Amino acid sequence: MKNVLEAPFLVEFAKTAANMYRLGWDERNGGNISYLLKEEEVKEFLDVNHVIRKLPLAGVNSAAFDISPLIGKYFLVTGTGKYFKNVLDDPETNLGIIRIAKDKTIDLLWGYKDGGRTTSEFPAHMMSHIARLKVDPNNRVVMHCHPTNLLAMTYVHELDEAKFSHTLWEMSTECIVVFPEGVGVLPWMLCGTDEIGIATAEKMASFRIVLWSLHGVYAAGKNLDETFGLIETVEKAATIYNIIGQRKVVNTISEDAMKQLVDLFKIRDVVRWDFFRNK
Ligand code: 2HA
Ligand code: ZN
Repeated sequence: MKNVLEAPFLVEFAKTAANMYRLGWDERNGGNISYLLKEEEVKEFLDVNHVIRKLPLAGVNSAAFDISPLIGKYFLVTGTGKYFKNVLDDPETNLGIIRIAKDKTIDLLWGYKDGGRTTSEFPAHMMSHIARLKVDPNNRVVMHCHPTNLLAMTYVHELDEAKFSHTLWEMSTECIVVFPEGVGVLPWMLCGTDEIGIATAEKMASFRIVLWSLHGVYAAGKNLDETFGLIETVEKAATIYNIIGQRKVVNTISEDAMKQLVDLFKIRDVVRWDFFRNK
């Protein structure tokens, strides 16, 4: 059996967490990531019949959330209370490789070495995976973090989805190309609950980026790079928005320019035309 610490999925995951920390998106124990792994991938590194510990589906109200679609699926997940700062140096304490068991508990196959368990946001992650897999069978990553500028923007910008997305599109030419569907926006809600998980998953049916106002962001994607890149692009746009601040805007990316980009990148079918002012 190969050494799981050298598994490409684990190395990339730990490096991504380190990068997120470096960018200031994951202070203290802020943020969490879950990565859907393929069974063949896991089997190269672990005996999948060897469950080292059983974990409860903590915090999940089974009436509100049915995890059945994910039974038998494997995930690499950050641990509750763990710091992104420490993931790269000690993956085995800060991360876990788990499988959703038939009895709707969690089989721990590796990690959480100090007796830990899955992130407190596990319900929101799993509900988001279910929602994204329905619209994109290749979705594998759900990522939550607290990017500074995006958070700041949710204090001063109207929390209307169309207006928020439009403002972000105006902040850099790439934006409409990277997230033509815009961003979903949730009001402040209590984190760690089934309610915020359900609300996030509902948004995930049409968005890969969902803002948790005054808290952070959820993003989903086919791989770690794509998901990280989505957050990076949104955070860059929010940074420009904040740098502009109260100064008078004398130039902007017009809707005509946005339409040219939509045509150039052939994204007419995915762009949210209803978020345009002149439809
Ligand atoms: O786990 O970010 O939303 C820390 C968080 C909770
Ligand atoms: Zn958070």
